[in-house]
Amino acid sequence: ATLIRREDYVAPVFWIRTVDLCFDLEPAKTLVTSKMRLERNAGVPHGPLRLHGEELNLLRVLIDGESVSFRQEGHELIIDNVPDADFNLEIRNTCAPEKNTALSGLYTSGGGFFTQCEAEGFRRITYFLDRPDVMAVYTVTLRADKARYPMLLSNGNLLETATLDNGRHLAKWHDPFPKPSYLFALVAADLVAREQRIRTRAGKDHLLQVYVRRGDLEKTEHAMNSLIASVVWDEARFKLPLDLERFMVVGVSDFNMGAMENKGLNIFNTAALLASPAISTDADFHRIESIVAHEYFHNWTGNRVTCRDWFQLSLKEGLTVFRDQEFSQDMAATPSARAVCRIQDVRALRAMQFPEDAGSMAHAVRPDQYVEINNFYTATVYNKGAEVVRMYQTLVGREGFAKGMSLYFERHDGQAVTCDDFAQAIADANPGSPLSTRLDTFRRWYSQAGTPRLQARGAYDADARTYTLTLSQANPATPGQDGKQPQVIPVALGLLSREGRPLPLTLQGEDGGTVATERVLVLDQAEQSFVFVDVAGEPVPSLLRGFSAPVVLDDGLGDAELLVLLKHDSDAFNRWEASQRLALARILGAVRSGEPLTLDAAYLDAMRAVLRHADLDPAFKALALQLPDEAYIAEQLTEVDPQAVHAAVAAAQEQLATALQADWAWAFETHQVSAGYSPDPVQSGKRALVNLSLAMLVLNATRGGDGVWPGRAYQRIKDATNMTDRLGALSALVNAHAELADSALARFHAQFKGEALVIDKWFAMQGRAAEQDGKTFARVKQLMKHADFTLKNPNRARSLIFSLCMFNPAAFHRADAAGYVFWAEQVLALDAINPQVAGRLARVMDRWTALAEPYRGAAREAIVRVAAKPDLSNDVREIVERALA
Ligand code: B3K
Ligand code: ZN
Repeated sequence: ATLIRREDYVAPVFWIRTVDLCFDLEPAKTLVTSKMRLERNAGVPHGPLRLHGEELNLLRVLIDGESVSFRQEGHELIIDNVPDADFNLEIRNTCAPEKNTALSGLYTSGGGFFTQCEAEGFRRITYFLDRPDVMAVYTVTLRADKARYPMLLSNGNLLETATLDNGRHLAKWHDPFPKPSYLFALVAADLVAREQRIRTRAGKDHLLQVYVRRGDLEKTEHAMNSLIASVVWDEARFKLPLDLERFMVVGVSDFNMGAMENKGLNIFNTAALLASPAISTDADFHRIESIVAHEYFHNWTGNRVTCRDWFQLSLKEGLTVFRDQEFSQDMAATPSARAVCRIQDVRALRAMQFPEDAGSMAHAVRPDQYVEINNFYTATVYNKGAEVVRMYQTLVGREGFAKGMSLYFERHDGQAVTCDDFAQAIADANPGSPLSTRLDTFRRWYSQAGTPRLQARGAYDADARTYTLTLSQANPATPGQDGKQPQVIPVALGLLSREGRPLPLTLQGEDGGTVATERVLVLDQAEQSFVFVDVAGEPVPSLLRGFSAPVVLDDGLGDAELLVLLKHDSDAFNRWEASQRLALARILGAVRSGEPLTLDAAYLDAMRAVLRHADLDPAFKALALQLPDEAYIAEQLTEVDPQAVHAAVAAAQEQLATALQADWAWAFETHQVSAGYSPDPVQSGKRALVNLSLAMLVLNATRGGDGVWPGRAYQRIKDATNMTDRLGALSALVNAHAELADSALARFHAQFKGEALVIDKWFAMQGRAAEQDGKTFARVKQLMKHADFTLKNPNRARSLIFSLCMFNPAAFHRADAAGYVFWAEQVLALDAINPQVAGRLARVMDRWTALAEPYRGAAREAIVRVAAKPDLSNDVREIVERALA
C-alpha cells in the first residue's frame, strides 16, 4: 500500500483525447476493446506511458496498428517506446463482471450490467489513465444478448442501434463533452423507463428518463418530479442549464453508496430513488429529492468543471452538497420549513463530522494524503466542505456568491481544477468583500483539520450603555497537525433584551441609526473584541445564528439566558439550539457526576411550553423535543462511558414521557393528518410530531403509565395508509421493547416480504432499537442468520450491521466486548466481499481512544485483531492502522 501525497501531484505525461470503447457483454467474461488517441503533454518531461489496470486479463496492445512491447508492474501497464507525435493506442482485455462483488468497475446486479467508476473503478474495466485530469471524448458501443439485456445505455447521445446474429443487439453512444474516466457509465439490463419531455427557460427541449425494473415504475414519480424541480432550480438560481438532450437516471439495488453523477447517466441505489407512500417515509421522500438534486447539480459542479486530483474532492462534493442543501431549503419554501432543513443538516454534521474531526481519521477538507481514496468520501469532505462553501456565501452575500459562481464557470468550464481556483473566483468576483480581504486566512479552512472552538464572552457597562463581546478561537491538534493558525469565522448574531426584544446593533465608531437587528461579525484573529453602543440593558446574545460557521461554540450562557432564547429568538436555529443546550446540560451533568438524572420543573415546563405552543411549527417542535444524539453527547466528554451516556438519555426520555404524558396525548390527537398523503413539510411535520408523541406514550405505558397506547400503536400499524405512520408506530413498540413488538414485527415482515427496501427498514429498526438488558444485541446476532439477510447486498449489510455498530452506541459498546468481537468478524467477512463497505464499517472505531475502560482496552484488542489479518484491503488497512497509530 502506498501513501499518495497532495504535494506530489504532477501533471500527466500523456493526454487521452478520444476513446472508442466496444463491449461484448457476458457476465462471466466481458471483452473490452479500447481505441484511444493519445498525445504527449508538452508541458512535462518525457517519460514512458503508464496505464492503470486492475483485475484485468490483457489480450493485446497495438500502437498505430502494430504490436508493441510492454511491461506489467503491479497495477500498471508500462509502454516504454511511444511515438513523439500523436498516436493511436488499441487495447483489448477481458474482465469478469459476475465475480465483481466489490461493486467497483463493471459488475452484475439482478441479472443486468452496471458500472461504478468513481473514484478508481474504470481501471477495473480497461487499461487507462484513470485520473480526473485526463479528460476524453467517449464513443461507446455495447453488444449483448437482446432478450436478457434489452436496454443498452451509456453516456451522451444514442447514435445507432442494430440487431446482430445469435439474438444479440448493439447500441452506440457518443458523449460530446470531454470527461474524466470516473464519469463513464454503462448499463445493460431489462429495465423500463418513465419519461418526461421538458422545455427549459432557454427554450431547449430535453428528454428525462428514469430507468428501473418493471415492477418499480410507479415508484419513480417522485424522483422524476425531483429531477424536473432540480433542472428548474439550477437555471433560476445559478443560470446553469441542462446541457444534454437526454438525461438518464437508472436504479440498481446493489450499490456502494447513494448515487453517482455519471455524465448524462446517473446511477442510483434504488434506496435513493424509488418512493411511494406505501413503502417510503417522509424522510425517504426528502432524502430522495435531495440526492436526485445533488447528482443533477454535479453536472455543472463536478462534471463541466471537475477536480484536478482526488485531494480536491471537496471542490465538487462540498459545493454540490451546499447546492443541494440550498435547493432543499428553497423547496421547503416557508421560513420555518427552511429552518427545519438547516437544523437537520447541522444535526447530521455534528453527529457524523464532529466525531470524525476529533478522531483517528481527522483530515482537512482538502486532505494532504491518502492510501485509499475511497476512504475520503467523508463527512468532512462533503458536509464540512458544504459549510465552508456556505461561509463564502455568508461573507459575500447571496448575489455575490452567484457572481462568483459565474466567474468560476467562465474561467474553468471544461477544466480540471483545484479548491484554490474556486476560492480565487469567488474572491475575484467580490473585490473589497470581507472574503477578498482575508482570502489567505480563509483558505485555512481547506488545510487545517479539526473543529475550531469559538469562545464568546460579553460584558455590559450600564453607565456607558455598551456591550463588549469578546470572541476568541482555538483549534485543537489533530493527528499530524498541531500549532494551528486562526481561521475566518463569520459569526451571525443578534442581541435580545431580557424580555426577548431584538436590540439594534451599532458598533462603536459606526454612524448611529443602524437599525439592523442581525449582522455578521468576522473573527479572523485568535481574539477580537466588538463594542456595541447604545445598548439599553444587559442583553442576551444569540450567536452563530443559523450555525454560521462549523465550530463548537462556548458562549457561557446559563439556563436563564437559554430560556429567553428558546422563547423569543427570531432565529429558529438558535431557538432549537437552546432546547438542545438545556437538555445537554442536564444529561452531561448526570454523566459527569455519576448521579441518576432527574429532570427539573424548569426544563420540563419549557418543553411543555414548546409542545403546546400555539404558533410553532410541528416539525420544529418535534426537533426541539428530541434529545441530542448520543454520539454528539459523547463528543462533549473527554472520557466516554457509552453506557452512562445511554442511561442518562434513557432516563431523560422516560421522564419527558411521563411528566408530559397528557401533553403527548394531546399532541397525538390534535396533529393527525386526514388529507391524502403528501410528503410536504406541513404534513410531514405533523406526522413527525405524532410519531414522537406516540413513541413517548408507548414508552410511558411500558413504564407503568397509561397502558392503552401499545394497543393503539399496534392498531395503527394495521390501519396506517402510509409508511411514515406505520413505521413510526412499529418503532414505538420496538424501541420500548413492548410485548406487542414481536408480533407487530412478524406481521410487518409478512406484509412487505416482496419489498427489499422495506425489509431493509425492518432489519434497521431492530438494529437501532434502544438497548435494554442486551436484548437488541442478541436480536441482531439472531437476525444475522435470517433467511433474508446477506452480506453481499450493501443495503442489507448496512441495515443490520451498521445500524448496530454505527447508530446504536449502547447496544454496541458492551462491557463484555461482544459488540467489538462482532464488529471485527463483520469487518473481516465484508472485506473479502466488498472493501469499500468494509472500510466504512471499520470507521466505527475512530473514537476508541476517547472511551473509558473497560471499553477502551477491548476496542483496541478488536482493532489489533483486524489489523493482524495479512491480506486486508487497502481500504480497511488504512483505517485500522490510523486507529492504532
Ligand atoms: N460522487 C459519488 C460518490 C462516489 C464515491 C466513490 N467511493 C456520489 C456523489 O457524491 O454524488
Ligand atoms: Zn456528490
